[in-house]
Amino acid sequence: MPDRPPYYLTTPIYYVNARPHLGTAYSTIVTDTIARYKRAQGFDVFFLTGTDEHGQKIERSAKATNCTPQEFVDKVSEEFRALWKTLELTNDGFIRTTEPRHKQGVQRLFTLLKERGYIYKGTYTGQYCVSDEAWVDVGPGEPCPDCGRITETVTEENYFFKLSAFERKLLELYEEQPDFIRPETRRNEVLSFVRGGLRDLSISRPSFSWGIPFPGDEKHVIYVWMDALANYITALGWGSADDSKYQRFWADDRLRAEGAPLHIIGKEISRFHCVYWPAVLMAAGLPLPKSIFAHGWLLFDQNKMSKSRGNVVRAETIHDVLGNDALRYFLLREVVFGQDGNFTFDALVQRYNGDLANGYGNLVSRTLAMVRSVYAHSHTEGRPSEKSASPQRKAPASDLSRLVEEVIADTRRYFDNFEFSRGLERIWELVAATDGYLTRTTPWKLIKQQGTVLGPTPELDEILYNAVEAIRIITALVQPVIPEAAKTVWQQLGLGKINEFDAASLRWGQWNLGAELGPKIETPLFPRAEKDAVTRMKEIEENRPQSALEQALSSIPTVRVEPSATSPTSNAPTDKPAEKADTTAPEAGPKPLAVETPSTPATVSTPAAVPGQITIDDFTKVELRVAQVKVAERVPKADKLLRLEVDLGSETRQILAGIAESYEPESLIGRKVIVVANLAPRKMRGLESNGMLLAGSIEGGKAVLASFLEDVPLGAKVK
Ligand code: ME8
Repeated sequence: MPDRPPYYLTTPIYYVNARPHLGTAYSTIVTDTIARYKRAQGFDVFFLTGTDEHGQKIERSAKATNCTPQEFVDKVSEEFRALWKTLELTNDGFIRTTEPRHKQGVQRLFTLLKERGYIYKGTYTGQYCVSDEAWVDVGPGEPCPDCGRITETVTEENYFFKLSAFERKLLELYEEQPDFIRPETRRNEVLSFVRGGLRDLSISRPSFSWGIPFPGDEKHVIYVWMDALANYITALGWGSADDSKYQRFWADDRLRAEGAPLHIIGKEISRFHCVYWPAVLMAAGLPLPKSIFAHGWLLFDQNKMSKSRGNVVRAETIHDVLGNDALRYFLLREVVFGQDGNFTFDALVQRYNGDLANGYGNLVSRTLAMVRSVYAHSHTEGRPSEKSASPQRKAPASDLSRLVEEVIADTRRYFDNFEFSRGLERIWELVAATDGYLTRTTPWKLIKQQGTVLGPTPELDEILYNAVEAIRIITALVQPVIPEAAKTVWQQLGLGKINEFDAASLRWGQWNLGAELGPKIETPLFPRAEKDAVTRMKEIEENRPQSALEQALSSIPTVRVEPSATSPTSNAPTDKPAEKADTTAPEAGPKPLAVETPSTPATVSTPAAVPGQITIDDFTKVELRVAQVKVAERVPKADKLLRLEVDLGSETRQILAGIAESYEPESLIGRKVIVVANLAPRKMRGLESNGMLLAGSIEGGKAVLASFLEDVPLGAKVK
């Protein structure tokens, strides 16, 4: 067998301070889809996932559940493993950062960085939460994002990584390899962060013990993010006696020609993957990943689905009611990869019934039922006869075959670009076209005349050949997304194991004339979801009994006050980047809110305002709404301006805000803000601004975005 080219791809390794949920499942399912797609294209794939098990948060969670940290991480890590099994994900590796192979690799890496002169001892000054014994990424005098208590400014001796030495090299990397960071919005954010200047990074912690000891100074543990990022190579045996997997799946240059190694991550951890990780690898003299794709968030009730917000949906619920394929199809079809997408049970059931039950499932079952009735379990006689084809029948068939060839090429292009939603849309055009073809050619009329089932005719041969061939191709294309159904259909078509099929060679006309179908399966591929499916899933979610571990986990205090944005050049690490913003305060524009003087007289019920005051009617003229920042970037040659794209729930707008001196653009992504929504558009630096953000103005002209302590849905009116 010829050597198949290697392909390596990874998910983030998930924190074990929460059970897996649909958000974490999303990243893993998408990565699994890419892995399946690449395998079908003939690659030797290594797909890695795992769990991130060190750090103070974990230490605290263990304490809260009355376990030792090791007992705690063992249990939660097992939950991740078990869920991935339930979802039939095909990861080739699972790494845990508490495994000896990982610890040993990380220590090697840090020894190497020290030897190469990129680590030094220095002092670190930052905000410390005494109650939590944790450094937190907030400004002086601001409250701790975890417990809400006031933080203290503390100086501590620490090891530092010379991140600043890589500023230019990183910028060159982004320049030379535009695909290093995708999508474009994330690339722009990372670029602006690095252009803003990089400071050296504190990479050790002397104050707690649940981590990997710093080589040569065991009083310190390695900063959890540095420990975690290394998983991508320690899982391949880097730094161990057997590094053959590392050589094949990381060092081999053939990977890079194919866009690998590929890291799939959520957008909130872009900086760690696109700045710190390549800088560490450069410092160690190791090859870099080829591409990092930072996808958007799965939202529930318009907010990021996350444990700390308590708005999670469990993948198990969907698995139990509609099956794995339904979940995969929904996530890949409905959420545009790279952007945020909302999850609702209604939309899930609608997609399921519309596209899977009534669409693909129905097409397969009615076509195969006809084939079976005509050829009585065998397709041996089903050869298209040249003589039989009448012109009317041939024309639509050749239309279908042409469309098929186009759809194969388009889907490949879309999937290669990770545009799953568009790829699936295109495949479903083929489902609809095949349905339409059958409706036009009405083979059932040719099969049954006066109640009798007739044997094959050349005309029927041709119609059914075309329909079966279209189904075969649809199935091969859709296999990475709905693998269970595709496997069943492939067997029913008599084609054997779909994972042995070389999808790279897929073309119209490969159906083996006369091939025997596989055994009939009585259960429908996608039974139609009943009206109560949504209610059932909601009830399961609400009533599912919590395990002892879950109860303990849910009792762990979560974020009460959202962190403020970091200062422009601060690289102060936290255990985890703050999930910016859902509950956060809105931002204020640089200037106080200007309210127009009313041009109409006050109504009878509203007393006229005395000079200097406005009436309630005046105030209600100002439409204030809650929005969420989706894109934030600097405006070239304008030191104070940021260009934002904000989502108001019903629409997205561009707003220029004079807050560039107060906020790093990337710290605003995902943050909720208050927008003056009915301000007339105005142009600034050639760009149109459609609204204004609310912020407090403090001394020195700095803006502080207004915030909510509770969560507020997008588009909500502020009054
Ligand atoms: O950040 N929508 O772990 P984590 C989409 N341990 N994706 C989501 C999501 C949502 N609502 N919620 C979570 C960490 N995710 C670190 C990573 S990597 C070296 C260390 C996914 O448990 C998404 O991929 O907080 C996000 O980046 C990841 O889970 C965060 O998982």
